[in-house]
Amino acid sequence: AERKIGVLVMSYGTPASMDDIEAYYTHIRRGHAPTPEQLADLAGRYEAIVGGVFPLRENTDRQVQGLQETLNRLEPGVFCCYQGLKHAQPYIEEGIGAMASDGVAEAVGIVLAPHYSVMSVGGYIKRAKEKAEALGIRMTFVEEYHLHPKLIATLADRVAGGLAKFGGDVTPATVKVLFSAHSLPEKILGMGDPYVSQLLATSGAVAEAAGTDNWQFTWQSAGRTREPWLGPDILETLRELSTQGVKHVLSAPIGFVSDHLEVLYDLDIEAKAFAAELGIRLERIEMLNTDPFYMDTLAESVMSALNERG
Ligand code: FEC
Repeated sequence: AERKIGVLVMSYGTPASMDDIEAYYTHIRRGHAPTPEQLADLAGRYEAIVGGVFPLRENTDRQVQGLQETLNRLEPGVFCCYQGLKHAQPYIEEGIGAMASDGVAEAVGIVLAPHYSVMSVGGYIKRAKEKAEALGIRMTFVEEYHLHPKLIATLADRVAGGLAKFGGDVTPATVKVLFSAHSLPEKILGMGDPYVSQLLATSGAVAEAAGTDNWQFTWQSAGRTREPWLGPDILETLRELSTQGVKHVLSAPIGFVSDHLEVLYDLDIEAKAFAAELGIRLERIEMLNTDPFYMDTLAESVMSALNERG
């Protein structure tokens, strides 16, 4: 039988259970265990999420399955998807190991995050490359897909749907659309990193397609370390907007593609409560999860990466 092309689908990873939070957090911190206070804080945030404690795991499973089905439809029998997570099992290296045991000789890697930074997607790719080389798998990577036309179209749809949530007495043009993504340490600015410009490009394209020019970009979920992180943070931005008299805000976390802690806690609980204190009504766009246009974006990006390699 013809050997299949492996597709390593990479995502952040989430704890397997409440007991696993410490190991997960220690992995994120590159082997440094969190203090008891830090651990309790993170556990409290997971406990506060409504509708399932670790939704990212199921969402990632469904996204991998959705991509497999989309690839099967576009090129029947050619591709086989494997999962590789950054901070939880199956780790990126384990995903590559599974491909190798299945006899896969050629593979493509893609991350479930549309924008490239050397500190985000670059980290996934580095680990995958090293393991693939060690196991003799020829591998190519999708580095970003932040302006894929179907990604922009479906995000624009979600922004339009989000604006409609405010109801008849609120004209869409008076709603401030707040695009956001995970903050990173400020030092990426001195490294010629494309993260910031890609995020602004997605935001501008989505706003234009949704027909609004009342938008701005802000950061969220910055790490709690001593080094400076990219700002302003969404809480600061909300405060600033309230001083300008803004009453309606639509949160559009375009740096994320799934319902998980950074959306369900940082935005839906923390930012929403803060906005309410300021007299602002904060709504959020629906996340992509297994949106068919998002699945097409992934599948088409995988296929063009292969074609570009030839
Ligand atoms: O739902 C879940 O269980 C996981 C949600 C989750 C996603 C996510 C995505 C990104 N992160 C990125 C960068 C960093 C950097 C640090 C960092 C720390 C954490 C912590 C948790 C966490 N992240 Fe995350 N991230 C998620 C969860 N992240 C929990 C640790 C506690 C905390 O600070 O809140 C700082 C590491 C350090 O200390 O050195 C940097 C980036 C993304 C978006 C791209 C991607 O998905 O890979 C960038 C989802």
